[in-house]
Amino acid sequence: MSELRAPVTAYVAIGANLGDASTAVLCAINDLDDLPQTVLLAQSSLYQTAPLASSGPDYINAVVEISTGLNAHDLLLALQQMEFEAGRDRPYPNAPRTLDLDVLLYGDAQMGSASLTIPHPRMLERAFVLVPLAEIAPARVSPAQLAVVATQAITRLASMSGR
Ligand code: PH2
Ligand code: MG
Ligand code: MG
Repeated sequence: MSELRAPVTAYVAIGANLGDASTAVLCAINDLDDLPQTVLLAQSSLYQTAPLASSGPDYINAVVEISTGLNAHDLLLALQQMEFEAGRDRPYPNAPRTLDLDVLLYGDAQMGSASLTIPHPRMLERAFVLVPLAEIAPARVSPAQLAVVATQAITRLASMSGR
């Protein structure tokens, strides 16, 4: 049985570019709220983004803020299970995918192992991560960091709240 831990605020990046990508991202947001010991605190708008070092159709991307009692490794396992259930295939690195779920930040943790590095090692190179993260957690992204990725194509789609 897993131990009970104080909840940690974590940020998860969501991406999809195969099949009905918008539906896959919205379902993933719902499913994250249903994970054990986990609640959804905030969700960004959906964004349409050009594949970066990847191929296939445009991606739909979003970032969510969760509060979770899962440790970082168990959170990763839960995300991988969700990817598997969404039909994720991994034929080669950065292949187009039905669903990708990446832990960006886990509290203020800094950790590195073969399976999980936090903060996500490539997050600062990616507008599809930084722009939605800045939408829901502006204190976690600086204007200088946003400026670095400003040339990457990203289009905000209608937000859930209609704003
Ligand atoms: N994910 C990648 C590689 N490239 N490009 C976009 N636009 N969106 C992604 O989610 C994405 C990507 C690897 O995870
Ligand atoms: Mg990824
Ligand atoms: Mg991934």
